[in-house]
Amino acid sequence: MSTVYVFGHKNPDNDAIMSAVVLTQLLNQVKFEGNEYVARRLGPLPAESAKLLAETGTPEPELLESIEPAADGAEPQKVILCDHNESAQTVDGIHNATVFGVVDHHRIGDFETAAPLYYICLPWGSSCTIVRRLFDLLGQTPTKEQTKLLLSAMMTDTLMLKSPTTTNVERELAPKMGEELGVDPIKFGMDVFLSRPSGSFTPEQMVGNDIKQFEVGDKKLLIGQYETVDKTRALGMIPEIREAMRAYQAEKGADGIVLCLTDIMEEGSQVLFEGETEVAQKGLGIANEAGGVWMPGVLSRKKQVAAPILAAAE
Ligand SMILES: [Mn+2]
Repeated sequence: MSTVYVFGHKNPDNDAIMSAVVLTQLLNQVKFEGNEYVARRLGPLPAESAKLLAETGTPEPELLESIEPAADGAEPQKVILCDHNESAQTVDGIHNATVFGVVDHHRIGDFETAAPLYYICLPWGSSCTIVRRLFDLLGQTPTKEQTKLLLSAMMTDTLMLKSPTTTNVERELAPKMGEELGVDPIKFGMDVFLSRPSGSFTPEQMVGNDIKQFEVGDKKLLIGQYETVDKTRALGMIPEIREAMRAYQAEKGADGIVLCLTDIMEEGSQVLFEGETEVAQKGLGIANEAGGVWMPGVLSRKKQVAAPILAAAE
């Protein structure tokens, strides 16, 4: 029997936390391959995740700083990556681990292993959608608590089914899961969203809370997203936000940084650039303007921001 750590990406969002937490419960429930699964997180717990875990009586996953090399004669630490696969987004020391599995809904970046593994990647709206389907695959019925945690992340990751990353799988599952819980899934998702203390977010939090690093050509590019129900406050803080972007980029040693201030009610993003971002500007078809550029309809970093930027680098 091995202990397997299960965790989502760095700067975790609600999907990264909930997919790891509920997948861990599922795998322990069925004693999958006789291992013991332990949920971990690679960064601070988002406020909405902390609230949902408390409401359902679910223990918070502990922080995992890094994976150390195995002691002489010992097996490397086994891990399951949730909601990511790229090395720049995973735990420090990942090369010291054996990747036992991946449950993800992103592009495959620089992922490589020495041995076969469980690799489940589906282009659905959230990793929690995949975890929900894994219950069916393993002949299990999720508890109400598990359904609540999974549905919360299906809603936050798809911005209440409005993001273009939403698929028919979420459109079909979400109403059924809402019915099981006795809630309207859209309203439930909105309540989860509003439990974020966004009215008090600092520029540093707007930049760093949800940010991912990508290799774009030979450059390191950071792409952050701050989701809000009202962008007015953020738009009044642009100089401070730009300063926080420059500081974050310098701290991470990246070449450039892009930040999307996404207004989920107005359904679009105000996009800011700092550092070397020529490829990013080309990919998005916009220039670097002092106050940022409003891109109507842009809600998904993955599909509408990262993908065109990566394509422009080829
Ligand atoms: Mn996700």
